[in-house]
Amino acid sequence: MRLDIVSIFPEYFAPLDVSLIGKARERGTLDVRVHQLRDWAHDVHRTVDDTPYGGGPGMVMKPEVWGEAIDTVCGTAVGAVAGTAAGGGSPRMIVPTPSGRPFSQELAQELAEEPWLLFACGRYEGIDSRVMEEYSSRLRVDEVSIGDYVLAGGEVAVLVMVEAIGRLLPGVLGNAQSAVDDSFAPGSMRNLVEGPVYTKPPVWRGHEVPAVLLSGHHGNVARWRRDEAIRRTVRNRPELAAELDPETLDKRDRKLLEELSFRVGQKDVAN
Ligand code: JF8
Repeated sequence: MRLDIVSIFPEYFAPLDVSLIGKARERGTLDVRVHQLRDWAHDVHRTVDDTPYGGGPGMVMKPEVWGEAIDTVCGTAVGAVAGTAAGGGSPRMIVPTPSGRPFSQELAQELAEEPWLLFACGRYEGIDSRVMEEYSSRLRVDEVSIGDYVLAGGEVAVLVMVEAIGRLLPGVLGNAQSAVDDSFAPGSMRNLVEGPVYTKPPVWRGHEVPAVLLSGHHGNVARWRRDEAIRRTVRNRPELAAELDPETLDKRDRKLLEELSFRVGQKDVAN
């Protein structure tokens, strides 16, 4: 997969040199190219922002600079030789913004199947909207939000998305199974978060590992883990627990939810 990132703070992406993503880059599974947006500004101050039309606080990123940056990265700039861009095609463009569609495991999976992604990191009050309008007729453009809180720019959101996407690429995770059975992975555990995990020693500062995990009884271990996942989902994510499909719940699940006085399929009011 090729990944282009355009930002006024390329240094933000130093973490992509290490760990899973760093290894994937060394192996050639991932081709990450980080670009300085200011390289496409023409004035002596390398200006990338201007005052917003209609008034209001802050500054807006200028469309001309973004246009030249994206054209160059896509290989469609004036003077570029046709068919020179790697892969021959064009990237899918992702623009982080708090007003975007929610980033999710499902979207991460979809993006992990693309050959080429281009991330455009805004700052200030964001990028002039005509940039997204212009490229929407040439590329698939998605404005995406990583959550309901306000960041100072798109860089951290891109790090989050690249990590979520990168670990799904074939051969990036050591254990291929780890990517499929996580919380939020599609399948029967979709509406359950994971329960607690333990390793050695069996007693640490007086805290014991639950005996069932040391019992060697795989059936009891699986049941206990499911109980803990249900307890945690009810406690921490009642809106997910409310979405549990009664068809996927067994007798024991229903008994536990009853004990927790949680009603499935009903929005959490009294829980
Ligand atoms: C930004 C550019 C974001 N979930 C999120 N919260 N805030 C952002 C975000 C993204 C880009 C810019 N400010 C200026 C905030 C995402 N994605």
